[in-house]
Amino acid sequence: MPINAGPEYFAAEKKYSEAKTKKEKIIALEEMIRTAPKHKSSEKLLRNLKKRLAKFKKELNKEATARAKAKPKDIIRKEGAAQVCIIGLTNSGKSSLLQALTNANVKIADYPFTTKKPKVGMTDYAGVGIQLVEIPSTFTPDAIAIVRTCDLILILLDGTKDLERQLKELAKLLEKSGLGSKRVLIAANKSDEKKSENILHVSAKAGDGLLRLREEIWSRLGLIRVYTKSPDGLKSEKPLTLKSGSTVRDATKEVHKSLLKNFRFARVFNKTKYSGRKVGLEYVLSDLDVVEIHAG
Ligand SMILES: Nc1nc2c(ncn2[C@@H]2O[C@H](COP(=O)(O)OP(=O)(O)OP(=O)(O)O)[C@@H](O)[C@H]2O)c(=O)[nH]1
Ligand SMILES: [Mg+2]
Repeated sequence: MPINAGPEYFAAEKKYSEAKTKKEKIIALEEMIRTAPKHKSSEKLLRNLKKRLAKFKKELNKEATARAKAKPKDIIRKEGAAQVCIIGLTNSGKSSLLQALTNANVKIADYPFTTKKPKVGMTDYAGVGIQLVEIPSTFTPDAIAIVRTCDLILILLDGTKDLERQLKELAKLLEKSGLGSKRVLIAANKSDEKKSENILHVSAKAGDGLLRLREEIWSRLGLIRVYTKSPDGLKSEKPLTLKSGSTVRDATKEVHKSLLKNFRFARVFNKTKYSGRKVGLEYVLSDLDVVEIHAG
């Protein structure tokens, strides 16, 4: 106990001994330091108090950093066969398009930066799920990280505004983030107000051009849907999703590895005049082909 300490000091000391949290202890310690007698005989005491205070502050800081690290970021788990990120300047209609194409329920408004966090929706392409993500136009590092790993970027321009200027700005942003070589599809929205020439145009609001847009998205993804069928059975309900250029071998392997060992031939059904003909393992498949595998 310090010599000549006043009642303020003792009150602070009591507060300190009763403190339950680090924050309370820090406040009490600061008060003890402030009210402790400042003469030679209490130098050691002051040193000790300051040391204790520094220790508590350091611990509190550490805890806060750990909490911040544990907080979930804007991470979006990839789902379906592919992920498409919608980017554009604010108010171009990204949320409206996401809503028109998917099951997402998003806020749409005419003021800028309505969407602050990435928003997700799923859409179905003949049994194949494609995930669409609206990237907020604030382009935070977390959101850019999603764009980095997506399979296609859909650049959505506001068709009622200067297209060149928007494209330039977005290209600059992608370039700066090292995303200049990613696959993109460009579309101009709000065709109900203004139709732009020489560009894929849509209206998220009126629903114009959405079918075409979906087809363009699908064709840019470089994927094919292949149905399988057993010789006596019906075609599979859900297609396999394969990379373009995949062969009967790839499809057979997907169905079951053991089928490959006993493979004899396959028949491929489609809309061409060759539909139903016998093919081998190296036959290159097309989108929506139906493959009947003969094995054993
Ligand atoms: N005329 C017309 N207006 C549209 C269309 N699509 C969106 N809008 C309007 O444009 C405004 C912005 O739409 P949002 O879908 O919120 O745009 P956003 O790009 O998500 O905007 P932020 O999230 O704020 O960056 C709203 O007032 C919409 O009603 C369209 O096809 N035609
Ligand atoms: Mg939005």
